[in-house]
Amino acid sequence: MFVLENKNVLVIGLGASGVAASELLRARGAKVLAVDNADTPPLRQQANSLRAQGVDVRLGQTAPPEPHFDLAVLSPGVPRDNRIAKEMFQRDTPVISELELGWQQSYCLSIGISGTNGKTTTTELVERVLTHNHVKTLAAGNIGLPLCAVAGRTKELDWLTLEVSSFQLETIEYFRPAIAVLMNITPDHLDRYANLDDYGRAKGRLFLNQQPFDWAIVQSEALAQLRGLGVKVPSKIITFSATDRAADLHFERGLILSRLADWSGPLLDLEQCRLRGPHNAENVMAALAVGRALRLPLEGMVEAIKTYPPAPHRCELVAEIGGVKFVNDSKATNVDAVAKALLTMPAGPDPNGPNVWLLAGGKDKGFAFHDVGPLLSQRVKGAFVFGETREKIRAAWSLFTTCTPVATLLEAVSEAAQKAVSGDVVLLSPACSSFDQFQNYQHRGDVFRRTVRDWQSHRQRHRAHRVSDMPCADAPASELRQP
Ligand code: UMA
Repeated sequence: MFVLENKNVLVIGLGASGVAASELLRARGAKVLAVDNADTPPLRQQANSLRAQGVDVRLGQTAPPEPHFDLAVLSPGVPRDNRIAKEMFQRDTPVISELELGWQQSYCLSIGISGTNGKTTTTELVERVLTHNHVKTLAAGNIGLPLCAVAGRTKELDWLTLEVSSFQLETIEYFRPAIAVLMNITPDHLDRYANLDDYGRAKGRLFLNQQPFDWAIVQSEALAQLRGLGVKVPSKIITFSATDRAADLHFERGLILSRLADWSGPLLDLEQCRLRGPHNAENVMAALAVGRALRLPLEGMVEAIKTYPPAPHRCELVAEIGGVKFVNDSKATNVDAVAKALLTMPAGPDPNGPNVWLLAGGKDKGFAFHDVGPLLSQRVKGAFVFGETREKIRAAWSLFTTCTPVATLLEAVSEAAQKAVSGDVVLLSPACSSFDQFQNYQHRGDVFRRTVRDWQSHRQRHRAHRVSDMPCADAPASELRQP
């Protein structure tokens, strides 16, 4: 355990991570200065609460503060080239991520789950599998509950189940998950990384401090990518894949199969689960492999996985109106996640014809967008694009499908609802982060849900009044709430 008593510590960024880090540092006797480059009413409120706990807080701070610091703790959303962070590196002040601090101050072993897509679902599945089998655990990290906020409770746990982002991994030092899970590496966060290789190398740091007796549970395609980047995985490896039949755990005709020497044969029929699609098969495989590393009984794991309800904002069926399914996949913040959602959508009356109206757009993360083009031609009848990236997406997708720019998500729902016929799907799968028009992806998904339900009740009211089905665009503006 690293001693923090009387150490001078600088915390950079005062979101959930910075607040949790400051509180943990104070609880362990450190002298804390917390800074944030913004100065907003919610931050001021947060600052007052921290000041009451003895934390010195400076908002609107962009210049490096003067005193000498023994340690600096970086929030995940603050890049390493932030002016204050850069100065700390130059002064040779140790700079660690909030994840590293929380891990150093925890009292149990960890399972670290990373990857571009599927890490939240897998974290939830692992937490569920362990809990169901009487292993005390708690899900924390990038899932929304900073590790520093729970480090004090880890004496009561057997394992921590941590969702880990590439941002958090950039500034780890000793962080060593005894079981490390890597779901996949596909383009994301290209507004922060120079290219996919840099992003992949940041993900590869998950294995940096692993030992030969630890476990690495890795999608076989991601393992090949890591090897291509020269990233070493020093631990015992279990591979999984929905497409590579040579993987230790693989997916064939709806079955999850194992070829591990002492655990071979069928493990689970995905039809028995509430999760759907090859990407979810990979999430389930990873969770089963974690359970296997812990020698949990297969029967107990399967029971827990079968009853796992798909989480909100991930291919969530919001309503079926006049035979049209409205699906909220707001969590899809990159192009690969959109591809996975399109592959999971039910086919229409013509199994070979496109039946999806795709709603996409948001804040730019540096994607090229055209990778998904061939799939758009097969599955998408038309796309409505909104937000900061709408022109960029239109330029990339117009070759493959009709692509109409609109101002807001609300307008996109309205346009798609008018065009959709029975058997179609209206899918919100934005391929972008939400921060240009919404607080976060949950807020964006909630707005979609509300808009669809408002339209549903509007339609029902008109049917009751024997008025023929009225398209959404004709609804009075007051019928549809603004985001
Ligand atoms: N800030 C600065 N200087 C900067 C940049 C930001 O001071 O140069 C300040 C901002 O003004 C703001 C604060 O830093 O007040 C925000 O810090 P943060 O972005 O680290 O936000 P947190 O609330 O701590 O949330 C973080 C994760 N956010 C990011 O990685 C961007 C959350 O993941 C995570 O749930 C939370 O810690 C708890 O661990 C979100 C996410 O989008 C869900 N993650 C990405 C993803 O999943 O793809 C990586």
